Amino acid sequence: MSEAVNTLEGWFALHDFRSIDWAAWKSASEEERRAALEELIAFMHKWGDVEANKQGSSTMVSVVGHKADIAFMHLRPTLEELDALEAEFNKTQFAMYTIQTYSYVSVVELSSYVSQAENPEADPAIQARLKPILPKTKHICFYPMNKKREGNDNWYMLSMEERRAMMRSHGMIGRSYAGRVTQIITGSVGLDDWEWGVTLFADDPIVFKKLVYEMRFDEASARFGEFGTFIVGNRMTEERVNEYFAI
Ligand code: 76R
Repeated sequence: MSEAVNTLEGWFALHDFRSIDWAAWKSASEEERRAALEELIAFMHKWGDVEANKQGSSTMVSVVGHKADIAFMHLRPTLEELDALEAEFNKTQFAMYTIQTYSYVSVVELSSYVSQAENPEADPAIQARLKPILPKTKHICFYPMNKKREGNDNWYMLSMEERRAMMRSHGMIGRSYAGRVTQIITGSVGLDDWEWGVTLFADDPIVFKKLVYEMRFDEASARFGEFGTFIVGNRMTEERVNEYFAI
């Protein structure tokens, strides 16, 4: 049996994708819409306190295309907190105008292929990566992925050395995008339908295209990457919420 790589786990993640029932939204009264938006904005304000207390991080985006209209990404220390947060949102007036079209449950993951921390609990850099504050970039890209298990292309039958060499090469490409993109890898084996969630943050959406394209030529992705649906969005601020939902 090949050796499983050691991983460190951090905060749990919920990606929550919603479509807006625009017909219901348009037919609601001005008063109802205002109350619903106030509740949504109050919900968003709470995230600031959560971040300040280092108890998680959240962000909201508007999604371009049919897959959703808006999406939330929440990080929290436990699955129970994510569950409570989802239920809290579902009970708002605003949520009555939304339909959940997709969601993804995973946990922030750092593997030890490329570097190994001596004492991760006491290493502030590792802790900051396991419990990250979500970047406030203009754009976010999310997709789930697997590593292939087919015939000779079975990632899980490779030796640790082979996998490490490929992850080094993968990491080198990734690092050449430093400063232009931030990645958060969340593991979802045993939690959701794919093996990882990939969330990328950038101010220039073309960087998503260039990075993902370049990785397609690298063995870890070229031979072993299998990809789910790609979703791209624009970060929502309070001001953008009011603009986006104005009738
Ligand atoms: O954590 C590190 O920085 C060390 C190097 C590294 C690892 C171990 C790293 C770097 N990644 C790692 C693990 Mn990654 N990553 C992806 C995708 O579209 C594709 O082809 C793949 C989707 C992107 C775009 C990306 C970006 N990475 C992983 C894993 C777990 C694999 C396993 O355990 O088998 C997956 C699924 C995955 C996928 N990667 C980087 C990036 C970027 C931008 C970096 C550089 C990060 C930095 O240095 O800040």
